[in-house]
Amino acid sequence: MTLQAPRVSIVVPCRNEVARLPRTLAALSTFVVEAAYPVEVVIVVEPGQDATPDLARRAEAENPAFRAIIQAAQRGKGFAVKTGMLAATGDIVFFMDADLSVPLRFVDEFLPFFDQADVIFGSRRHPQSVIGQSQPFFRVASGRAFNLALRFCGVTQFRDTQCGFKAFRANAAKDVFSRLTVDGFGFDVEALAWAGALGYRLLERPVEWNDAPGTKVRALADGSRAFFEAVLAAKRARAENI
Ligand SMILES: Nc1nc2c(ncn2[C@@H]2O[C@H](COP(=O)(O)OP(=O)(O)O)[C@@H](O)[C@H]2O)c(=O)[nH]1
Ligand SMILES: [Mg+2]
Repeated sequence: MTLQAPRVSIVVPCRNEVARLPRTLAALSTFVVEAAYPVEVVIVVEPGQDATPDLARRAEAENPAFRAIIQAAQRGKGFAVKTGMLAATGDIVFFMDADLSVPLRFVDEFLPFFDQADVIFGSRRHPQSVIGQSQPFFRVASGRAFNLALRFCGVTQFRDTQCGFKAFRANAAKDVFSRLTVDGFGFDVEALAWAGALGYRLLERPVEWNDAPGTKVRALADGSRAFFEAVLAAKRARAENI
């Protein structure tokens, strides 16, 4: 790591998160205070059916470390993450899920590895990962099928592109997310493909992961759309830079 402490940004995409976001905002507030480096939290909310935008606005009003970006339209998690990653001002920019499936202490676990990488991402398939509460069987099975199909198509060599905990050096975040085209759940695959195509060093790291109830993902409908979008976008990313 550089001698000077990096400024860290944490982007949290949200939609319909009134049930799960308050605990996460509280954990983030504590994290900001205790961290040995400056932290900025960027909550990106898409319109839904609940008062998540109010929660984000209140967090911004109460804590100078928090920013709320309220999107005008619902385009999907990928677009929300892209918006946050491009708005973030830190030297290292994380994104993570509103349910904190990966505990916040993994920010500290990841940071030293920026010595050897530009993009570091959690992999639930890493042999040292600890899966506490697993996702339901059908979700795990469809996730495995998604990944096998991606690898079969030559779109990725990674065994878990979908873990919602990833970190980028600021320049990699700008280069990758300014090119991102996939608005939905296939965006992680495209982001990793761009990072590889642009010559950034990628590193998979083990994480601790606990499934939180209240998923927003419809495995079949979202998964199949994500698959086709990811395949097309990742192939485009590779073709443009080789
Ligand atoms: N902005 C936005 N965020 C979303 C959307 N769908 C899911 N998310 C967020 O993406 C993250 C992961 O969602 P989650 O339902 O926990 O996914 P799972 O853990 O893979 O089942 C959470 O922070 C959600 O609020 C969406 O359509 N728009
Ligand atoms: Mg989740």
